[in-house]
Amino acid sequence: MNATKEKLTAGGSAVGGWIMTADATVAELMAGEAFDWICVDMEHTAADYAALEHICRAVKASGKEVFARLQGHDAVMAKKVLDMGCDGIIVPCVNTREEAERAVAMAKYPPAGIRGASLARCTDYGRGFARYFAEHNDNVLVAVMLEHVDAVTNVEEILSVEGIDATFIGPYDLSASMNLAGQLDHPEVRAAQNTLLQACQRHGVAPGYHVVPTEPERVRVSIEEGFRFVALGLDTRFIIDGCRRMLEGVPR
Ligand code: 3PY
Ligand code: MG
Repeated sequence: MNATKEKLTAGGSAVGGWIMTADATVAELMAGEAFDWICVDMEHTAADYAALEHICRAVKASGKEVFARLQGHDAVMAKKVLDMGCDGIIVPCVNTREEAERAVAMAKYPPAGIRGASLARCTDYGRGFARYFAEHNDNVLVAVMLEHVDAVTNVEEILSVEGIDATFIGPYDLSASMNLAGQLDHPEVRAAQNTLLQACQRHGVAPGYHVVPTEPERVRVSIEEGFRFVALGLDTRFIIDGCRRMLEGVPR
């Protein structure tokens, strides 16, 4: 059972933690807090498959879902992160219908998709193969990142692809693709996000957003706007914030 996917399918919200440190202890700490899911960022970090496998163990001990943000659109990578024990994939920079179809196909076993079958960790090394295989296509969460102006142009076609459970806006890439890198509150960036949000709502796909700055107010606003698959900050920023808070006012 993928509780995050069930919540999103039922029209609810699920909030996640974001792991940049590639560290299982950090993941274990965060999974013990009130996050619904934890995502390991394999796109912009040094995280490798061995680290991911340990993080899967750490997160699943708390009964939470664990997702991997892939490096790109590589079906081999999707297969491996799911084999390690991830409950879903977050696919970066999906700009076309074809890329969205590929994202779904690489997450699912035949006949729905092209994922290779094995006796990997996800199947309890084969001891649970039959059940895992039978349930996987329904359980796996597929989130496509909408983070480029081309995705705004093509959003209707992207969302018409069957099997997308959630979208996920990357505000840094989206703003960069508009020559407004990092200007998250620029009216044009906000207008693009709104177009994506409304398209998701029309298509019944859970709209997602990465609130990268560790500002609780932004999380509240995003959820009130209608985003339902929301990541809160970054583990690295939590450490920076904690250090700064403790160091503030230290007499020198
Ligand atoms: C972005 O802001 O581009 C992201 O990918 C955040 O996850
Ligand atoms: Mg991005």
